[in-house]
Amino acid sequence: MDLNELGESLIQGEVDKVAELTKAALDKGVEVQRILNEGLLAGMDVVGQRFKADELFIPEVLLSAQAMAAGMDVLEPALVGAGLKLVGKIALGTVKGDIHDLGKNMVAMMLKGAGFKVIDLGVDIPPEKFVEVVEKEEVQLVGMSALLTTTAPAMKTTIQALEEAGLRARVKVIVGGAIVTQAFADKIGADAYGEDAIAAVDKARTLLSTV
Ligand code: B1M
Repeated sequence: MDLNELGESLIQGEVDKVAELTKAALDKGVEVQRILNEGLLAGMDVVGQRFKADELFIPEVLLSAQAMAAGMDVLEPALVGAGLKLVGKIALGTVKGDIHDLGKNMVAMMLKGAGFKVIDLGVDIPPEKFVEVVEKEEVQLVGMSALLTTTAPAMKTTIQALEEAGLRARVKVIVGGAIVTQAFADKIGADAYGEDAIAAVDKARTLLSTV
């Protein structure tokens, strides 16, 4: 089966069609890994390149990300069945006091698309909640999003809470959001900064190799 149509449909952000084509490929007995690599991920690579080149913008990328998530939802049971390992596990949330979630959701979708298991904590997440999840779940990464000047300091408070709980060495921390910069990330002791959702996936992959 030609998986180019699936990749092209993902690039176009056709959420329902991507789910249908993914299911059709599975029904025809195409290997899960091929559907993922030659269909969904191949399409998402093109989206990433076009986004970096300013040929695609946030709304289009969001649609492609949703399409990727729709395809992944169809593939997930088969992926588990095929015994394929997820890339890694991340607890992700928008920090305390902040309810902006579009960027965080986009990061979550891209990470899922890249094979990560994402524990999406939601918005307005206090440091204690991040600590609780790191304690209970075997996450290698903690991801925080903030969009307000007033809530960005909660990222530092969360890192401190992880330190106080003796959990900081167990996880790598990645931060992002419109007001966050590399300099800020360095200052608060985060391990990485993601300028956008695609950079977040790149950085998360790199961090995983150091855990
Ligand atoms: Co708000 N808001 N907002 N808002 N809002 C901003 C952030 C603001 C810059 C607008 C402005 O004044 N120009 C401003 C903040 C100023 C500041 O603090 N410096 C602001 C304000 C002031 C407020 C309120 C205080 C307004 C009020 O009530 N007076 C209030 C605060 C509420 C709260 O959180 N407590 C508020 C409320 C809202 C809405 C609810 C109306 C809505 C949010 C809806 C929602 O998220 N469901 C909203 C929106 C939509 C915006 C703007 C217009 C757009 C934000 C957005 O979704 N962008 C925003 C203006 C702006 O940012 N230009 C603004 C699209 C999104 C895909 O981008 O989230 O940056 P972004 O995510 C990017 C990257 O940053 C990165 O990847 C994403 C994809 O590229 N990224 C990560 C994000 N998280 C990451 C995590 C990572 C890595 C990368 O690793 C884990």
